[in-house]
Amino acid sequence: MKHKQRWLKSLFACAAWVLVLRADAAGTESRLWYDKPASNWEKEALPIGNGRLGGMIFGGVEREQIQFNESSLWIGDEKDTGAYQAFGDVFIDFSGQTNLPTTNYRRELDISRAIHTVAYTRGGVNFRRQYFASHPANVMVLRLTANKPGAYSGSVLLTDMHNGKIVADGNRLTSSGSLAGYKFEDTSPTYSLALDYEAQVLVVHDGGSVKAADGRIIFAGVNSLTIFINAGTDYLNERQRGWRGEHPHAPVTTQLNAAAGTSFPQLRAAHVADYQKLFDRVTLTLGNSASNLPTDLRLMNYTGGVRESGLETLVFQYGRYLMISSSRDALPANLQGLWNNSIRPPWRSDYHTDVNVQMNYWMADQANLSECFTPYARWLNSIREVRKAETKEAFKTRGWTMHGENGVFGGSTWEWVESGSAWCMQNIWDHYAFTGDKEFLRTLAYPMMKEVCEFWQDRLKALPDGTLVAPNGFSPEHGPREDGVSHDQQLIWDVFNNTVAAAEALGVDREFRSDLAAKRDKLLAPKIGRWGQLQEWMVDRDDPKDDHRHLSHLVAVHPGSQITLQKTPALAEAARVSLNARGDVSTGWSTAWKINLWARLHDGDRAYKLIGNLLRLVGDSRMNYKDGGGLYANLFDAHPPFQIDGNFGYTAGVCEMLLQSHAGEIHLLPALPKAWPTGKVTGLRARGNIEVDIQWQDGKLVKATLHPKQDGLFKVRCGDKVVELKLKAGKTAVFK
Ligand code: FUC
Repeated sequence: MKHKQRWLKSLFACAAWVLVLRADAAGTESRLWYDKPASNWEKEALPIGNGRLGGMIFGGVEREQIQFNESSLWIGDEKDTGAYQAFGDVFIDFSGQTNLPTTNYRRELDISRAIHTVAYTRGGVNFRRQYFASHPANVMVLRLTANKPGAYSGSVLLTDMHNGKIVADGNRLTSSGSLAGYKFEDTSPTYSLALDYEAQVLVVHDGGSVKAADGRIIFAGVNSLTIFINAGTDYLNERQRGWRGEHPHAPVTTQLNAAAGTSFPQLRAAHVADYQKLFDRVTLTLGNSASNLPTDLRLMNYTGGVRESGLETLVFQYGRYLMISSSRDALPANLQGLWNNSIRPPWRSDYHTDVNVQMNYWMADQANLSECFTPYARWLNSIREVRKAETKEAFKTRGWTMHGENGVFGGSTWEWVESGSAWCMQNIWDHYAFTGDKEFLRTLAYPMMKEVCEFWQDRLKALPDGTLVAPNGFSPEHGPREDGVSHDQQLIWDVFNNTVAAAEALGVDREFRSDLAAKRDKLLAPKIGRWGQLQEWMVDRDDPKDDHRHLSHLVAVHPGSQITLQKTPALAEAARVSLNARGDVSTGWSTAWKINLWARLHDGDRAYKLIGNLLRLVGDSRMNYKDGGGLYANLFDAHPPFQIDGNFGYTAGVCEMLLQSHAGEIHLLPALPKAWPTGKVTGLRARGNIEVDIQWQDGKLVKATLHPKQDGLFKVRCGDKVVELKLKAGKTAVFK
């Protein structure tokens, strides 16, 4: 009997242990956590954001640092890109907590709720902080609690990267000023525009006392603190109004006061509900491996060969988290999304249009975050008139194009990358293809696409045999400038082809449409070169040893659709030869692009190999254009330095491995690697406004469930099997 009892007891203990493990493991796909504070902004601090306001949190015990941003804090003007600017920092110093040992330290970012927490024990007190950036309340909220009353004493400090005026008054800190006089480089011209800005911190306490002194807010013996942060500028994305709107003082104050008048549980509930409305649309399970180790160790083990699918899922969802946090209804995600701690950030933290901003938005619709695309479309729309004026001056054409670097006032610098605007239009068309949003097509997309086509109608040059080429083009970022560069040719084909389809969908511009179709068919087509490669230039000069990070001549494979395995197998094979020659080691974004490209070539195992190269812990943040790609401990993509396109590009790549829809059919599991024999994904989007859930086992499809949002005729492919389904909006169909 006694023996039996002991046996039962240990069985229960064992079951409980398994339960604990499972519960923990269940969270590891949605949690980044660390057992010490961050000491480095770029590699360790953790990001929060509401699409407009962003914070990087260090989680220090004696001193907390929240470096913050607001997406419109830009220098520059219509002539010059300028640069995205860091706003400032909020420091919280905890006096009375010095020189005590800290135990149970944990800082964590829960991406299933978009809440960052810091917890630790000091001097017998359990301290807990929760942070989030609320989209509905439009402010950042920090909540500091402890399990003993009066445990908090210290001060709150606000700093300003632009030496504005700082005022401490009552329980509020304000910084305000103007960006006049700031330049990206000492040699930059003085900008003709200068935004005004303001940031505020409001400290609400329970128990003890709070007062302003010495430019800080001093708190003593308080039970809990709720700190609200808000910031803004007078930027307006309207050229007609000189890019300036109302001074930020009133909106910043109103939003802060409203938040401070709402209870913390209410604010948090509204934030979580708003966030989950987007985040919960897609779930992904790849096998069952998951580790409970701190994320940095987890990534280190992965780098060492423990290819744990839980981490692959976490990084996939992290891309979605970063998109929701950096691109809602303000400006689009820039090179660093929303997070930047410098007034002279790498590459201006701008909108690069020779791959980077386009890559940012590949995943938005696929990963079911269509709302996050809107800022990108609006930004493009806002800069059109400025772009048209400069394009006319430089090229004597209608329409518009851009240089490689772009800001928020239409200013554009560095090399002309003439096909950059056509590349942006591909995102624009795809957004329509995924959402079926006719209003978007009619009012925003089509007018822009048409203008970009006009640029090329005027700019294309006929060779003696009538073949049309883009003159004096450029394959980013190497090789000579010359006619008929493949990158240009493919993107012109793409924008002509999509604009024809757009005009047809809208039933407009019959003549224009047929001119475009005729010109599209006369464009110099992709060519196969002497070593079987897809030629990067009209002249067969590709060097098989060229391992340049840019894959510009492969845009027709991805994100384009001019070359597909089904329609153009010989060109697809040539693309494979070229991609092989470029190698597997590169920068972060280049590695991410290769994942997408191998997926389009239906080589899941090779795509998976590239995932191994991207999910590689790197510590170096010095600029490296060759072979430094990977992830930092905070899972930010390392170009290096930090550049967010690799995060977004990875998420897009995983989508492409599981579902494709660019070739006129919904292709289930087109590039499933052996490493993911069993899994399930729900809520991915395909073109035609349809959501798709897929479940597979032992490398084979078990079931796909289609949720059409509009009526349509859909071809569905799995392996060699293709079925045609006529589906009705709202009526689910199951495919086995
Ligand atoms: C392009 C790339 C670089 C870098 C920069 C921001 O110029 O060639 O690698 O990503 O953008």
